Amino acid sequence: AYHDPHCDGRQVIVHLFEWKWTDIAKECERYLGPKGFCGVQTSPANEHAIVTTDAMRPWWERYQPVSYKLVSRSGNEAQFKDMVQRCKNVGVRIFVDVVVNHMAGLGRVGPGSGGSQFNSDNLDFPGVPFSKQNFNAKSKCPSGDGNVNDYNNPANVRNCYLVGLTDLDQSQSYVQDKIAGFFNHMIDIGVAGFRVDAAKHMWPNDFKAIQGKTKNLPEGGRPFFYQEVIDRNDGAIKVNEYFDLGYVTEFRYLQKVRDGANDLGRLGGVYDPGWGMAPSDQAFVFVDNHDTQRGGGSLTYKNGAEFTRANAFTLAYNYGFTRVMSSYYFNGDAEGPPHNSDYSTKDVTIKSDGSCGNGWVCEHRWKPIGNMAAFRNYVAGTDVNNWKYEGGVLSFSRGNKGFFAMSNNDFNKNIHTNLPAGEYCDLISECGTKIKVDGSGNAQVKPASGSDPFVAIITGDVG
Ligand code: ARE
Ligand code: CA
Repeated sequence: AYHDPHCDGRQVIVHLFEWKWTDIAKECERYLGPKGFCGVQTSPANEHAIVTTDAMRPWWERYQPVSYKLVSRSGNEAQFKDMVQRCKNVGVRIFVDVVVNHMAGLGRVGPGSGGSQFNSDNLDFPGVPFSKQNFNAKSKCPSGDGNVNDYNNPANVRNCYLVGLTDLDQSQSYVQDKIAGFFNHMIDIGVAGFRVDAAKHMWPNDFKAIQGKTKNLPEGGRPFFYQEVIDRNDGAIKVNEYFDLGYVTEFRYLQKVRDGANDLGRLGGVYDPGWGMAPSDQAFVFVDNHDTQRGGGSLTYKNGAEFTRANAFTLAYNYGFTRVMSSYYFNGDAEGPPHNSDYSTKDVTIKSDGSCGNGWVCEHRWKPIGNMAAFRNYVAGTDVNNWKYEGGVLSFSRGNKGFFAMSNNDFNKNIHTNLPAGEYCDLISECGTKIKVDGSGNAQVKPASGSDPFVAIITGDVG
């Protein structure tokens, strides 16, 4: 099935993890729109628990919903609306992380971020409202302690409590209506789609019923859904159960690209259908996400050049729909976003060199990452050809529209580009160097700077 992200051919989403709505609006206007990004994945927009016990205001409190009011640590509904509109005006769509498998965890009590009272132990969420009968009964969960603890048993994965999070029963029409109502409210505001948190823990048919109650976008077409289904060939639940519903997160990709980022020859095998990986038109791919960067076996911004190579390659290659992670600096795994003394989130500041301040990493602004969005947009739909790994340099063309090369170190090499003769601006360095392709399609390929050993050229304008 074709799943349309509704961003006019643009190909790359950035996860602005924990950013405030006011900052996302500005980033759309000053960077993402001009650079050709398709959209932003936001942190959960709904009301959530305020956790001051396990850790002080951990980032993960936002995965504990209290109601579907749009009042969160990132801002209120007016700010959310303003963001959606301003981003849309510059061609950037908003994709909201939706947490509808569960409500807040056992032991938590209100009020939440929007002032709604709640009591998880009593399964009481008056802000929706949900009450005891809307949650999966213990009798439906084949687990001694009521928690998910057997990934080989779908009923255990889907009817039990994920790490103590109160598990909703999505087979009920009332529950479906509340969830679809939440989606429809955001669709009315102008969002283009959703990242479905913990989709693996919901029955595909129940989610299908929820989608059936979800409206088309105001401009027409179905909202874009991508489901978080972690399939590492480590349990009974497979990504293909969710293909009908939209894209699926492909966690085997991050493992493949991690292993290839230092051993570039291996990157040719990043899509391994024999390993059960989703086909390109179903696979949602990324080098890391907010979970894996905290000990999930992926590369992260902390890996520097290796991480940059993995991202540039991901955007140059032709597998899947791509998302770039944009983080804040952290040490402890639970640590929330950069904050003021009252724990309100700090603004994202932009320095004169284009990098971010105030504790924000902004990987998406690193040149070999951010400047590749335009490349991916331009070559969309073409094949990967002329794959070559020689003398430590990996290169390939995308049809006769684009050419990409990278290495672990500086390089200077004559390579066949498959492009028509001409002089092309290197996108990575924003035309810091030009690559001259001769009549037979060959060029002397040398990065603008040895510290960024990448070259990317296309035959047209960045658009
Ligand atoms: C927090 C505390 C817990 C506490 C709980 C309830 O850390 O100690 O019991 O609150 O009070 C995030 C955090 C959790 C946090 C939760 C709620 O990561 O630590 O719990 O928010 O605040 C599985 C799921 C997958 C899930 C990962 C983390 O299948 O859906 O675990 N990922 C999403 C989000 C997370 C989020 C949640 C779901 C919950 O991206 O950020 O949790 O909304 C194998 C399996 C996978 C499994 C993986 C890890 O690979 O195949 O299915 O993923 O192991 O267990
Ligand atoms: Ca469930």
